[in-house]
Amino acid sequence: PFLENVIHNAKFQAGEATTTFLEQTPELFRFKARQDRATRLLTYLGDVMVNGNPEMTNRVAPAVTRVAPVPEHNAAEPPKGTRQLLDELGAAGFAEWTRSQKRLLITDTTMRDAHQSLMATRMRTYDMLQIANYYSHRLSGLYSLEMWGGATFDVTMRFLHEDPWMRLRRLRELIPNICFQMLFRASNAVGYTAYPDNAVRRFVEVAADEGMDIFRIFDSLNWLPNMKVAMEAVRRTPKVCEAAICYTGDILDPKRDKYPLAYYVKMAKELEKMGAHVLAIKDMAGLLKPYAAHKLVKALKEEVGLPLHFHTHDTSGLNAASILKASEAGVDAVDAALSSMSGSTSQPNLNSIVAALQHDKTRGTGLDFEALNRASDYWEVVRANYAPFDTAPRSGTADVYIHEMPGGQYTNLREQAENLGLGPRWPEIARMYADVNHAFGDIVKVTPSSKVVGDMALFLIQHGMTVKEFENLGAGHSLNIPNSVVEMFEGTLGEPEGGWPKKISNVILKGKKAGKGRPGAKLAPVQFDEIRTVVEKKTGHKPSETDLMSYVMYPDVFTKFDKARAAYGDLTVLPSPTFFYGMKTGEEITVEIEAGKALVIKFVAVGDPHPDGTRTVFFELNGQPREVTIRDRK
Ligand code: BTN
Ligand code: 3PY
Ligand code: ZN
Repeated sequence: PFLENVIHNAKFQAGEATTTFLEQTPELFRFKARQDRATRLLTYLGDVMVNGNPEMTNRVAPAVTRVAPVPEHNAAEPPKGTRQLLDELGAAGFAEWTRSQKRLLITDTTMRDAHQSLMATRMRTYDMLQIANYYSHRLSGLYSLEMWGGATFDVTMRFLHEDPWMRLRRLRELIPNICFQMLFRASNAVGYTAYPDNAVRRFVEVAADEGMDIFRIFDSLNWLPNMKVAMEAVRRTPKVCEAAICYTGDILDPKRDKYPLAYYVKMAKELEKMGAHVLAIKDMAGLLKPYAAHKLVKALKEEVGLPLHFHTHDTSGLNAASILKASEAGVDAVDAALSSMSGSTSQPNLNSIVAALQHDKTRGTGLDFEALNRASDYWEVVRANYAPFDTAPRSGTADVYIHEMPGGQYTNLREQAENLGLGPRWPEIARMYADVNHAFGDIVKVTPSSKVVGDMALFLIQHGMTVKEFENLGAGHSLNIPNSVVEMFEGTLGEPEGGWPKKISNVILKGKKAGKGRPGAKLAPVQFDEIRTVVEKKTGHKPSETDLMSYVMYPDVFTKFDKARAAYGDLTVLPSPTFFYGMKTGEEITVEIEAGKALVIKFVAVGDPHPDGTRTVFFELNGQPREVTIRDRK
């Protein structure tokens, strides 16, 4: 196959191949897949029919699923949007433009935080691509689309067998006009612990090259030294550096004085000095009450010269009011999710906010209300197809003011609890989460620090122990405390405001001393060239730059994903009900494997087991009988 590639290479044919030809022509090493795409898809489907999608273990498929109604397609070039503005004005000019708009600018989080918060991050690329063209034409007035980062990066590979970079690239092709926004966990990048500085930098560069426009950077302990590397990396690209202050506590409560207004104003001023183009209030748990939102936004607008972008969650049921009060106080942009993907642990309702401001001469958004509602109709059906994952509370809950759990963590922690058989004890887990937070010194809780609090809460529940009992163990115990907890107290996530409480730290570290200083500074730089070779050995192919980055973030998850990709090909072409629940006997689906190239797949039957533990699965492919042999793992 290598020689075949050489012979067919245009440069080679033109006689232009010099001594550097091999190094400069990586495509020579990309060999035609051994199996064609149809066979690989059938292999996946056969596996789901025989063994089920492992994601469906202990879950019940919905009785009916529907094809989501894709609104009209428009083949013309979409209107110009913020993406073109950013290109024309540059990041600083774009920030200035943001600040000078009278209308309230709106980010749609449906494709990232909304599904992370409602259904454990499981939304597949397929469902996003179907409606992408509509967004580019009818919703081109959005400030940005948050569609990447946070937990989506690992969940795509881990549970969906998808390449997160492919999602970014495909959406970019279909939506060339609206700024794309991602959530970036500063020194923790898109992971759950600190990465070496050069890995953080490279991630930002590659993401910017692949089409990311706005990087929202936050640190899980609001610890500024952790944010510097990522912020500087974005500043070196032509993209927007949006630095976030994470909001916790209650600035209206005089007794809760660890995080008063002055704490946030001070942090905001620091972020301005550190080079932020835009400032974000990241209210990850939805704790910023309406009147507090007004107070905070007013103060930040007075004290800081940056445009202000407000992110919140509607867990309490009250946070659309926070958005409107923030708007009154002069916030420049806000995050919201389309109606059917909004509310509860997700963002407040975008469509309703648009309606609320519709006849307002200053803050009216100018967005197309009708188009927003059509898009919401689409997402409503998509969402219903994910019912087994959709575990968010059905209505607002004021408990959030007690447990302070981030919206983006809620359904994911619930999944973790469910997997440990602790599902029925959820209310207890939520209370324990609050107790752990207080024992940890009332910290900022957002990924990864929130995950550590969650891990500790699950651990205590499993051991039937209260926080007090745990604290009284002293250093001489033999409990196996979760790694994430030990590491956080060792200092791998940095330092919280006020430091770690001595008593519990002593138990967790068994008397050892915590490390000081910035975690990223202590990690050896990633040797990209060496790792490239390692990845090639492990996967049997040369990694692309984005594959390499995925490996650096998640070595094991990526390696497993790559195996699945080799066996099944690009699974993003499958409709989501098929992907999760398989097919019914006689069911026929049409799968577009590339523009204009469709496969018609009909599921016929699963055969009896063979002596070697395999089964034959029978399909019809474009009318012709086709079979695949699948190992029965049950
Ligand atoms: C959070 O927990 O704060 C965000 C969501 C995290 C979900 C992912 S799935 C893989 C990893 N393992 C976990 O238990 N949670 C994270
Ligand atoms: C994430 O980091 O995934 C979050 O959504 C934090 O709020
Ligand atoms: Zn969020």
